[in-house]
Amino acid sequence: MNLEALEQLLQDTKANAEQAIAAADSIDALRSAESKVLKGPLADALKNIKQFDAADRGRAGQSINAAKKDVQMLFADAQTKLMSADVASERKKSADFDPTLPPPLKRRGAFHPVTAVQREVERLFRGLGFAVVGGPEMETEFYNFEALNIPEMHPARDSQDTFWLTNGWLLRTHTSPCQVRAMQRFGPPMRVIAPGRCFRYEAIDASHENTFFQLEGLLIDKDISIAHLIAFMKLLLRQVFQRDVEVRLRPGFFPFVEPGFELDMSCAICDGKGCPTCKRSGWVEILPCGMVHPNVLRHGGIDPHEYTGFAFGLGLTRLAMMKYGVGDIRILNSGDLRGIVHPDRLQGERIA
Ligand code: FA5
Repeated sequence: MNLEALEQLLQDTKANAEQAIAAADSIDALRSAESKVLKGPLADALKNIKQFDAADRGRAGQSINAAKKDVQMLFADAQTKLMSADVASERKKSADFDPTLPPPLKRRGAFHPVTAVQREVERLFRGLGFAVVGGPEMETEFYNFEALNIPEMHPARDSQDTFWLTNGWLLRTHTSPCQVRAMQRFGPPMRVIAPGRCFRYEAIDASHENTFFQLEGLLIDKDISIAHLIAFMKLLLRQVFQRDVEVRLRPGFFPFVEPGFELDMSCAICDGKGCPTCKRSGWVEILPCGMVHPNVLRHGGIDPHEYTGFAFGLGLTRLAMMKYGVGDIRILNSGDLRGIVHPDRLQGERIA
């Protein structure tokens, strides 16, 4: 046999396959037709490959294998179609089938920018061995303040104006209560992140809302140092922005970390020149962090002489603003995102 004859044989085989598929009315019939077609002249040609000239054997083998794959695909497609037709006809037979109902709605749209960034950060940290946990939005004073080394009358309570509830509980002012909850739940060593909504009774402006999202991170193990903290923070920002972002690290005071830092990023709205979003400073507070205070470890039942750790409280809503160039936080809570974020910019995050 030569290559020309082989070409004809392959075309005939495909035509046979198509005929057999058209004639098959059940999955069993399809399967037996497939095995017949594959075992026919196609298999013979492969078995007798030596009948081709040595120079043509390579091409002949490739063509036969490609045709075999095509035939298998034809049968696989036919099988899928037959199966869904079976399911549909079964459904039609059932008593509660109502042909007058509209078809199911196609899901359209994209995730909210904050959700998109949250999922991105979650993906990164999951890959680094972190568990994603949640915590209650309605919190106790103990977890929101006391367990975080902020006793009653401590001036740090004033920096987070609180919505108090009538039952003595409060709406959590940050995601940091998840720290001690996670310590009590998992014990050391541990790595968790806790994204969630926070509430503060404060004046609203371009970068402050009374409801916003943070993402807490906590890593506790033996010999954890500031070097680990900084490496993780750099990785986080590089992953979200896909480039090195200009940041500045300055001392920051939070009673639950020692030492504590404020990590600010150059304002992406004005390129660091100064605008209402960054209060004309050129910098946006985005990622406060530090080494977990020994008192907090103790509240979580962890011996601070044996374990150390770092924690951070990423401002997720502000991060979304920086990533998607949204100059006013109120737009993100408004529910009308037209014109600010084109769905194509939410790469890989389309719902549909
Ligand atoms: C805290 O809430 C600390 N719990 C963060 C922390 C965690 C520090 C772990 C150390 C260790 P702060 O109040 O600065 O810190 O808020 C953290 C971030 O949340 C801010 O940098 C900012 O990005 C964001 N944020 C705070 N208040 C608002 C607000 N009203 N609207 C929008 N974002 C806000």
